[in-house]
Amino acid sequence: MKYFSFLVFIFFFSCSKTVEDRCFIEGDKTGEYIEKKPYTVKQILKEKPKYLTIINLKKYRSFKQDSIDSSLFNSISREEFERRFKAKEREFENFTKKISEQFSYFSKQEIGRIQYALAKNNMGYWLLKIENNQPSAYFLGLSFSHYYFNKTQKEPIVKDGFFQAEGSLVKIVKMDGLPGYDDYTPIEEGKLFKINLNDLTKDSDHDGYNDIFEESFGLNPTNRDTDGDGINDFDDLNPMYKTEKNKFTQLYELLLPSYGIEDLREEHYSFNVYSSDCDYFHQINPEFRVLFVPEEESKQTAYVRVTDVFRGGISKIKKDKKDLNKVYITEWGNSSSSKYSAEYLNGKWTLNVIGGYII
Ligand SMILES: [Ca+2]
Ligand SMILES: [Ca+2]
Ligand SMILES: [Ca+2]
Repeated sequence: MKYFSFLVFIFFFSCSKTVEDRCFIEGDKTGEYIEKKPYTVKQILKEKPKYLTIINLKKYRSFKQDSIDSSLFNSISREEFERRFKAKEREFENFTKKISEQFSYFSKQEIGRIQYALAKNNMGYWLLKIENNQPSAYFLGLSFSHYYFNKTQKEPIVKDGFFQAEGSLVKIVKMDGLPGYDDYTPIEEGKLFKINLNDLTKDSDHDGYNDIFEESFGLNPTNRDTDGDGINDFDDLNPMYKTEKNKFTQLYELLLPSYGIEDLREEHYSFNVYSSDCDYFHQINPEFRVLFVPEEESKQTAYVRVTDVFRGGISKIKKDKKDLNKVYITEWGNSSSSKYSAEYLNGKWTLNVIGGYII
C-alpha cells in the first residue's frame, strides 16, 4: 500500500507542473535549433494525411527541370529577371489585392468566374479561391518538409471536384549559416497529389478556417471560439488562449517582434507560431496573429511535429538571485538573437541588451 501511494504521489506530482515550472528556468537553457533527420519515403507515406491521395505518374515534369525553369536568379539577365518578376506580379494581382501579401503564389487557374491559386506562406501550402470578389483560403496540411509542388503546373490545379498538383516527395537540407534557406532534394519524383475539395474546404464551425488548418495547429474545428473569450477564431489575434494583463505578460509583449506601422489585423492567414508552455506567454495580447505549440513533441499535432513553422521564439524567464524585480530573458529570430536583462519598476519593464548574435 505504501508503495502504491508513493506511485500515485509521483504520478500526481509529475502531472501538476506549476506556472513556476512552465515559465521560469534556473540555468541558461534557451530554445536551440535541433536538426532533425529527414524522413524516408516510407515514413512520409506512413504519416500521410488520410484525405490525401498520391498517384504515381509515368510521365512527369522532373524536379530539376521545374527548379531550373522557376528560378528567378539562375543565369538570366537583369532585364529578363525584371520581366519575369513583373509578369508574376500581374498574374497574381487580383490575389494580392484581395488577400494582401501574406503569400507567395505559384499556379493559377480560372473556372468560369472562380479564380484559384496555389500559394505558400510560413505556415505551409494553401489553395486560394476568389469567387464573386470574395477571397477564401484553404490550408492543405501538407508539410513543406515532405511535399514539393512543381512551380509550373501543366494540368489545372482544380479538376472534377479535386485539388490536384504535380510534384515530388522531398527532403530539406538546411544550409549552414543561411538560416531560413531551404535547399530541397527530391527523394521520389513524379507524383500527383489529390485532395477532394469537400475535404479541403470543410469548415465545420464556419469560422473562416478550414478544419484541416485548425487540426494542423491545435485549434478547435468544431468551435468558432476556441479559447471562449467571445472573439471568434478568425478575428482573434491570439485564438488559443485568453488574454490577461500582468507583470509577465507585459514582459512577453515587449519582446514580441515589431513590424512597424502595418496593420496586421487583416492578415488572417499569417501567424507567428511559438513553441512554449509558459502561461504568461500564452496570455499575451499581440498586434499580429500568434499560435502556440506545446514544447513536448508528443503533445504536438502531427503537422507541427514535422514542419518548421517557427520564425523565432522567446525563452523562459530566469530570475535574478538577489534582485526580485530583475530577470533575464532571450529572444531569437531567423538570423539573430538578443539576450536581455529586464527590470520592473513602477509597473514598467526596462530592457537592457546583455548579449546575443547576428548571422
Ligand atoms: Ca473552422
Ligand atoms: Ca474554430
Ligand atoms: Ca477567441
